[in-house]
Amino acid sequence: MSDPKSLDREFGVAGGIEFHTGDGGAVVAEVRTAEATASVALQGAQVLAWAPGGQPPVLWLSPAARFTAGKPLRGGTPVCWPWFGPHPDDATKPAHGFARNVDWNVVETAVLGSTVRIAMRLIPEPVQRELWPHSAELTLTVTVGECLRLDLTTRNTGAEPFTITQALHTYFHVGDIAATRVEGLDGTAYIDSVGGTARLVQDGPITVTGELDRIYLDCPGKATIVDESLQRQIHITKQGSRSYVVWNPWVEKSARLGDMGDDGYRQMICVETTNAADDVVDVAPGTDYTLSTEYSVEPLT
Ligand code: TA6
Repeated sequence: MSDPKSLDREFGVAGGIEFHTGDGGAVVAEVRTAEATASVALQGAQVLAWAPGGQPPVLWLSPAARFTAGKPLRGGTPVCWPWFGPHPDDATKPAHGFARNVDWNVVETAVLGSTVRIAMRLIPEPVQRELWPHSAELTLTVTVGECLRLDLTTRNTGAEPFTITQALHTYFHVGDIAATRVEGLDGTAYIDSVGGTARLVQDGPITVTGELDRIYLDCPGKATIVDESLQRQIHITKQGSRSYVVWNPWVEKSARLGDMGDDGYRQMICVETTNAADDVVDVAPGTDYTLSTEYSVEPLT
């Protein structure tokens, strides 16, 4: 991965995109548009922050998050790839795959009116191919503006088909989890991952009063985070996904994780755009598959 100075020379845009070295040595792109600001770490192509004009941050980054090369960072939009959750049959392999732990290369930047786009690419190296023996190219295109759009494209550059699961594992900032609900999944079947794999059906909006970890199935549509405390709603739309994961670790799991910060669970909820559980993706040789999601914010009326 290049250093910030050479990245600035090749991909910097005056007043729009600037690269610098952040905490712990993380190389970060600072994005500024007429309508929003954002920052993106090249390790994991992870959006760390996004705020449309006049809005408190929309993404949550743990106050206890410390950048360590090769380790996941708690918050923003980690990319889980090429498997979601624990590896299906080898628990020694990293949870949520390896894409979030490695450096991606910037391949394109552009200012398009009041939006800024940055595209980053990961081509698994031999050490990653030991974990996952396939030829692929992974590209994340981040478009920053009044909305935040993420397009994650997997290209099968090999001669054999392969199957992936994946997630845009986004941490959203909320004013108070007790005054937050997720709408749009009423009547949807889900797998309750807390203490098992029971299959249940969502009744009404999702509220959080304890550890919650669920994979919602057959739900390609929109979801909305309603935040009574900040008096706003965050709309989530998507393409190429038939599942959502909703997660809050609450007290005990937060303590076990160790990087959630004091009461951090009170200010976050993950609503993840996924291909998870039954929603797997087969990618034939020479073809692409794109998982996309878009976030927009609206005041509560
Ligand atoms: O997306 C929910 C989940 O799979 C939970 O089970 C929880 O483990 C969370 O991801 C965080 O995983 P991480 O590996 O980042 O600690």
